Amino acid sequence: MVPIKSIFNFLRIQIKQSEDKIVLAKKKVADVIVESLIAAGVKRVYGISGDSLNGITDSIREHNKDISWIHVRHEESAAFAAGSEAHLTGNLAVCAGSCGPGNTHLVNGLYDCYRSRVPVLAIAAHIPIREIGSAYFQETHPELLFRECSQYCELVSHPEQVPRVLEIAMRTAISLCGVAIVILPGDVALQEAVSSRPFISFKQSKATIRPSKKEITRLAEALNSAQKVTILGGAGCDGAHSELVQVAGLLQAPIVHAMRGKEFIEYDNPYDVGMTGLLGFSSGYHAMMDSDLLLMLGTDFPYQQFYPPRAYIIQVDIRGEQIGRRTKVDLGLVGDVRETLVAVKPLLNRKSDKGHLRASLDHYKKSRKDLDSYAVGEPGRTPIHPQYVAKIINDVAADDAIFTCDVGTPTLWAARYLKMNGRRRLLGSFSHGSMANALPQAIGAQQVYPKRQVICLSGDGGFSMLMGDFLSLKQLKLPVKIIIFNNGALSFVELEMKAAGLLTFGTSLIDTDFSKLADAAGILGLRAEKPEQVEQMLNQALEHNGPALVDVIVNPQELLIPPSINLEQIRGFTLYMIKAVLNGRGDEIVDLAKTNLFR
Ligand SMILES: Cc1cc2nc3c(=O)[nH]c(=O)nc-3n(C[C@H](O)[C@H](O)[C@H](O)COP(=O)(O)OP(=O)(O)OC[C@H]3O[C@@H](n4cnc5c(N)ncnc54)[C@H](O)[C@@H]3O)c2cc1C
Ligand SMILES: Cc1ncc(C[n+]2csc(CCOP(=O)(O)OP(=O)(O)O)c2C)c(N)n1
Ligand SMILES: [Mg+2]
Repeated sequence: MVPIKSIFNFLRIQIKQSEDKIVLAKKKVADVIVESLIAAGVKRVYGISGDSLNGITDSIREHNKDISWIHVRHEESAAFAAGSEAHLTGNLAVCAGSCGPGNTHLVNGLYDCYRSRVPVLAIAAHIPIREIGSAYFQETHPELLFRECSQYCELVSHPEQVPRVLEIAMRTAISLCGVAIVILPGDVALQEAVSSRPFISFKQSKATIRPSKKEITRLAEALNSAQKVTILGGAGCDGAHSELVQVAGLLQAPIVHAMRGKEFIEYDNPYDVGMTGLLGFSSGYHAMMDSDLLLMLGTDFPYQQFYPPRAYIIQVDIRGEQIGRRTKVDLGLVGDVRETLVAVKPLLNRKSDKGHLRASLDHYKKSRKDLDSYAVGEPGRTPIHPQYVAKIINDVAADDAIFTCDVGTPTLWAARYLKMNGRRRLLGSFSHGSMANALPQAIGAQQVYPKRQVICLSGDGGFSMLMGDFLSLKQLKLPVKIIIFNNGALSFVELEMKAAGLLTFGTSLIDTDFSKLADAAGILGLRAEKPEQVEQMLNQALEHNGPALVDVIVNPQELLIPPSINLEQIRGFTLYMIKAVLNGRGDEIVDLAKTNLFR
């Protein structure tokens, strides 16, 4: 006999479930998605609307008190902007694209997010579910398309999959610091929701990861017995500044920072000796090459030729799979940088020999002085040196400014002349290396921090590549300040060609007055052609209550001067000079010499 109470309970559950269904009958799948995003703390979605996205955009419109639709002009910008938001806040950021071309446009920006390891969710709308596989209008295969640039990519083919798939996607993006894609056919988005209400409660657990006790002891022994220790720190040192400085002090170790670690390491750091790599300082290069033990902390610095060939190398990384893929590693430890340093510090003996540190710091002082000597602007003396522009930007920018820099020479100038202080931030496309990143990253930054100065260092090539989103600054009322290093060329590539002994080809850009373009867009536009205009115009732009663009005509003939020029490069330059003379382009060499030798 079934007790009467159980029958009642059973009936009650049935009634409750049907009530839920009645409530849900008024909801679309898109509503459940949007409400789940809101429940997870998402404040905005960057994208461009389209038929297949109608369900999502319509639901965002209905929920616009809690979540905003950030209408950009290119889906690539949407992805870059979401990546920028995720980088700056550490929280999940979201972008969306309509089916077919809306998806393919997302790819490059998402690739950047994927390579930079920032938590981003993309809602990739898809063609109607019944049309899949028929070469339908705008049909692509998003699972294939996004496979290489995402950690999670799933098709929602039935309403019941939502919000579970969405929750898995969000958790994957957050816990792996990566990209998750939810592929949503437009018709499914508009179907009635049938699964339970949005249930996402989004507290992400954070584990403490540190090497075992035995490994920490080995680490301490190795560090104590080495004579000349150098630390190479990267983005994984975020949050470990004081431990890093303390350990460097005990070890009398110079600290070289990799580009993505610049914002977390360089400031208030008496041991910092700059960067290494092609854009680096000779002091960073030599501090690594002269060490007998290199301690890599949270870095994936990619250029093999800049690692010391003979030093004992220890690498600490939170991801085991990152260890040993750039250089041979003698001791690889899986752990969080801060946790590892806290654990090893009590086991370290204070080194008394300061020779290596002192030599590296002296070298750094000299490199810094040399670099600063290029950053000059004498009134009336043109062309304007880009180094000078970067230095002035650094001088006039706020203490908590957020900088974005384009791939190309703006990355170089940012690396060498922008000073970080623990509050300033610096974003670029450092791992993926895509042009045109700076403007959309500035859009994302200014969305999250409407009151902070957001300064975008653009190349003329990079700016024009996603120029449509310049108009977004006006439309979205974002007071971003754009500084264009207008050198009339794809200058970085020209330098690469010259170093390889090639004649420059396919790199020139027609002279464009970007300030007039700004005028036409209703944005403050200024054009600096002489050094004496630079500071005044930058200040004017920064003080302007709204977006502004400063087009600075800079010298295209600046040499990068890498910290170590190898024989091949010297040969390359010589070859280029011979070829240039033979081709009647000797005047270019004279310009190059004038700029770099006879300042
Ligand atoms: C045109 C151009 C030129 C460039 N030239 C240079 C150059 O000359 N010099 C240079 O340095 N860079 C240069 N870069 C950038 C370069 O490509 C790399 O992106 C950069 O060096 C990587 O910096 P990173 O190691 O700090 O960051 P990432 O590559 O992001 O590596 C960070 C590492 O830290 C790990 N990690 C994250 N969190 C933690 C944690 N809490 N604890 C432990 N580990 C953690 C990650 O797993 C990862 O392995 C250039 C880029 C461009 C576009
Ligand atoms: C999308 C993309 N295309 C091509 C490249 C190769 N590339 C790297 S830097 C660069 C030139 C950038 O020119 P510009 O923005 O004018 O900056 P400059 O170096 O002239 O200051 C090019 C073409 C790239 N990195 N990304
Ligand atoms: Mg250029």
